Amino acid sequence: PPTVRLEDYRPSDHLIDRVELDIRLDPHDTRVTATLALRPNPVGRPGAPLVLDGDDLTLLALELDGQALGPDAYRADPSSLTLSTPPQRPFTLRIETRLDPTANTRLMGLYRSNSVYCTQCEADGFRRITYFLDRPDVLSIYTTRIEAEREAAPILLGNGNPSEAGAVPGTGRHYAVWHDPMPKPAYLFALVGGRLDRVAKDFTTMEGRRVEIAVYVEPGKGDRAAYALDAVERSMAWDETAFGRAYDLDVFNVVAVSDFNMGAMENKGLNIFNDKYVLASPETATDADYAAIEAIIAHEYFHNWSGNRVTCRDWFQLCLKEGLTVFRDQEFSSDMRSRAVHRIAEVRNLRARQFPEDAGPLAHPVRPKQYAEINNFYTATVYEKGAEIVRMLRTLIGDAAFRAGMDRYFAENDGKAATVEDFLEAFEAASGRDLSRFAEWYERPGTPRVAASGSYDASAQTYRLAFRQTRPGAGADAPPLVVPIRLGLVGSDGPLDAATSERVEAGVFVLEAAEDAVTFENVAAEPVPSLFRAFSAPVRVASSLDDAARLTLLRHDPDSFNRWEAAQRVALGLMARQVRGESTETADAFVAALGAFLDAEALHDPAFAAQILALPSEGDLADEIGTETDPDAIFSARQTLRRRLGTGLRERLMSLRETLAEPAGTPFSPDAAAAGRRALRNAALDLIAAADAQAGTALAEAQIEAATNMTDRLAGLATLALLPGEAREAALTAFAERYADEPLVLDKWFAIQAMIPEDGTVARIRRLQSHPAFAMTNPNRVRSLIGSFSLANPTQFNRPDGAGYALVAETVLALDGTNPQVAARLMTAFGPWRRLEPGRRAVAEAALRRIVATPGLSRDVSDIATRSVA
Ligand code: HT7
Ligand code: ZN
Repeated sequence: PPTVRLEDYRPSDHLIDRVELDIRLDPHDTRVTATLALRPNPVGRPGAPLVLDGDDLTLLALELDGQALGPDAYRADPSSLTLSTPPQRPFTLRIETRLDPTANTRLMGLYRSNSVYCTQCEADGFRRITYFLDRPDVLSIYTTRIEAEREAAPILLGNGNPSEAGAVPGTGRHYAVWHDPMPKPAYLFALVGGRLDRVAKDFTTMEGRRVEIAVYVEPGKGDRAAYALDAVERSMAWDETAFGRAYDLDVFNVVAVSDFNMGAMENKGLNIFNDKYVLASPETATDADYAAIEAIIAHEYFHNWSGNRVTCRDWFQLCLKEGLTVFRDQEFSSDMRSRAVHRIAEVRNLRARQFPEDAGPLAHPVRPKQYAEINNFYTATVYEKGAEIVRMLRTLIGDAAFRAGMDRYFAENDGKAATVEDFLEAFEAASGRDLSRFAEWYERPGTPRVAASGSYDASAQTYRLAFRQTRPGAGADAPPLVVPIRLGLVGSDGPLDAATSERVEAGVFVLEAAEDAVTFENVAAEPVPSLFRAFSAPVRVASSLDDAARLTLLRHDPDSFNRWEAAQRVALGLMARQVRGESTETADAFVAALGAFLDAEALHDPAFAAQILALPSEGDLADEIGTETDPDAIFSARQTLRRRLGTGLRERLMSLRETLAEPAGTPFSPDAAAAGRRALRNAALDLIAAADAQAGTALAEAQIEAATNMTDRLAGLATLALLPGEAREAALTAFAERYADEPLVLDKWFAIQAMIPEDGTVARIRRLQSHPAFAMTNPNRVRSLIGSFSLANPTQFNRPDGAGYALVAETVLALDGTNPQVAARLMTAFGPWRRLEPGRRAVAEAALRRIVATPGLSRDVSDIATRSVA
C-alpha cells in the first residue's frame, strides 16, 4: 500500500467553504446530494486538478454551477472523482451518490446499528458518504437536511443547532435541518436517525448560553443514561473552571449505539458513543464502567476545544488533539476522584499498553513520520504517551505558564488546523522558554531509560544523585531528551525536608544532558531517593535500591504514587527472582510491610490500599524480564506471590472484608469512596482465594448471592473463574441466565471465561463463538471474547502448541473481510512476540507469517501484519 509521509505534506489545492447536504435515509438505497462551494486555495498550486476522495461510492449525478457535466469533463470511480481542469474561480459542485447503509459492515461512513442510522467519519469515513476533500485541513460550514421515514426514524440529529423540521407531505417521511456555524473538517461530520429514548437537562455556560444537553439511547434504556448525562454536565463545568473553555452551541447531543469500532467520537455537537460507555445501572455496570463512562464522556466533550475548534492540520498531528485531550480527561478524572489513585491507574495503563508497544515491532513516534493506514495509528503511543508529553510540559513550565500557554494556543488557532509546532509555540510565548529540545519527545519511538545512583557523604552531610539517560535503538548522535524528574529524599523516619539543592526547583530537577548529577545539602542521614514522583516522565527507571529501601518509601514517602511504585517494584523483583530461580527470602518482609500498611491505612483510604494490594500483572512482569519470556513461569511466579500474600495477610484481609461490608439496604453509589471500599474488599477476596481455594469459593459464592451491584457480583465470578470446579460452572451458568438479554453484561461473561488461565480455554472460546449472544459483526463481542483472550490471558494465548495464536489468527482473517479495522486491532496482540522464549517465538512467527501470506488482506491487517514481522 502507498505510504503517506509527513515530509510530503502540502496544502490542499482547493478549499470547500460551504457544504450543503441533503441525505435521504433508506435502509438499502440512501441518496446523498452534496452541494459544495469550492474555490482554489490561494496557497495551493494554480490550475491543479480537483481530486475528491471517495470510498466505495456510486456516483448518480454531477453538476458544476448548475450544469450537468458530460462524461468527458470528469472521471469517477468508487474511490475518487477527478476534474482535471476545474474553474480557477469559486464554483459549485453538486454531487449525488447512492449508499447501502445496511450493507456497511465496516462501521465507517454511514451505517446501521440495531436499525439506527449513524455515522463514523474519523479518520477517513466521510468519503464513504460523498466525494470530498477528506482531509482535516479543509474546513467548511455545514448545513445538513436529513430525511427518513418517520416511523423508523422519529429522531433525526445532525451537527450544530437544529434549524428546521417538518413532514414530507403524503410520504410518511419527515426531515430535519441542522446548521453548524463552526467551520470543521469532514471527519467531524455526523448524523443519527432512529427510534431512541432521550434524557436531557439544561446547562448555562459561563458566557450565559443556555445549552440543552441530551443523551439518546435504545428504547427502554433511558434510566441507564442518567450517569452519562450528569457526566456531560460535570465536564462542561470543569472545562470552564480548569481551562476557561465554554461550550459554543445551543445543543449538545450524545447518542449511544451498539455497534462501534472504538469507544466514542467527538463529532461537533453530536458525540456518538459505543453504548458500553454510556449505559450504566448498578445491576449492569461495574465501578470501572462508571469511571470509564465519566472519563470518555469528558474526553469527547473536551475535544470540542482540543480537536474541534482547534483541529489537526494532517493526521500526523493526531497527538495534538488526542494526547492533549487524554491529558485533559485525566486531569478531570483526578479532580472528580482521587488524584493519587487515578495517577496509579494511568501509569498501570501506560505500562500495560504503551510500553510494550514502544518496545515492539509496532513502535512509532508520538508524531509518526509515515503511515500506510491511519486507522492503525490510534495507538497508546499517540494517546497516552502523547498525554504524558503534555504533562511533562506542565511540570517543566509550571501551572501558571501552562494555563497561559493553553489559552494562547486556543486563541491563536481557533477555527484553524494546527500542528505540534503551533502548540509548542504557544507555550514558548507564554513561558519565555525555548522548547525546541523538548520537542524531541514527539519525534522518536522507544521508552527512555534513566539510571540513577546515589552516594552519601556523612561528614559533609551531602547526597549526590547521578543520572544517566539512554534510549533504546537511538544512535549515538540522538540528542538527549529533556526529562523532568520530580524528586525528594526520604529517611527512615520520614521525608528529609531540610535537604535542598540549587538545581531542584519546586521539587523538580530537569535532566537535559545524557549524564548529570544533583547534590543535596543538609542531609542528616543516609537517605532513600524518591524519584520520578507522580511518574513525572514516561521512562523506565533503573536504580539499585534494595527491598528494604523501597519499603522505607512505601512507609514514608509523601508522594502516594511512589509509595505504590515502591510496593510494585518489590513485588516485581520478588517475582522476577522466582522466575530466574533465585532466592525470594525477602518476601516475608514484604508481607509484613503490607500488613503494617493495611493496619495503619487501609480504612483511611481503601481505594489506595486496593492498588497497593493489586500485584503487577503478568504483562508487567514480562516487561520487567524483557527477553526470552516464558508466560508459564511468569504466571506461576505471580501465583506464588499471590498465595504468599493471601496466607500471610489472611486474618487482616478477612477482617477488612467484614469492616468494609456495606450495611444491608445501603443505596448504591458509584462515587470514588464507595467504589474504593468495594475495590479493597474485592482485592482481599482475590488474595484470600489465591491462598485457600475452599475459603475463596465459599466467599465468592456468598458474595455473588448477596451482591446488590455488578462490581461485587462480577468480582465474585472473577474469583471463581480462577478456581476450577463445579461451583465455577454453576455460577457462570446462573450469570448467563440472569443476563441473557443484556449484551453488555454478557460481554463481561465472555471476557471472564476468555481469561481463564487453563488448558481448556481455547476449546471453551470456540464453543462460546457459537453462543447465540456472540456475533462477529459486533466489535464489543469480538473484543470481549477474543481481545480479552489475546491481551489478558498470556499463558493460553501463548500456548506452546500454537492453539492460542491459531484462534486469534483465524478470527482476524474471518473478520478482515467485514470489519478490517477491528481485525487489525486484534492483530496487535502479537506485538510482543519477539520477546518470547525461542519455542513460542517460532510458533508465533509462523502464525504471523501465515497471516502475511494470506491473499486479499485488507490494508489495515496487512499493515499491522507486515510491520509485526519486519
Ligand atoms: N477521535 C476518535 C477516534 C475514533 C476513531 C478513529 C478511527 C476509527 C474509528 C473511530 N472512532 C473514534 C475518538 C477519540 O479518541 O476521542
Ligand atoms: Zn480523542
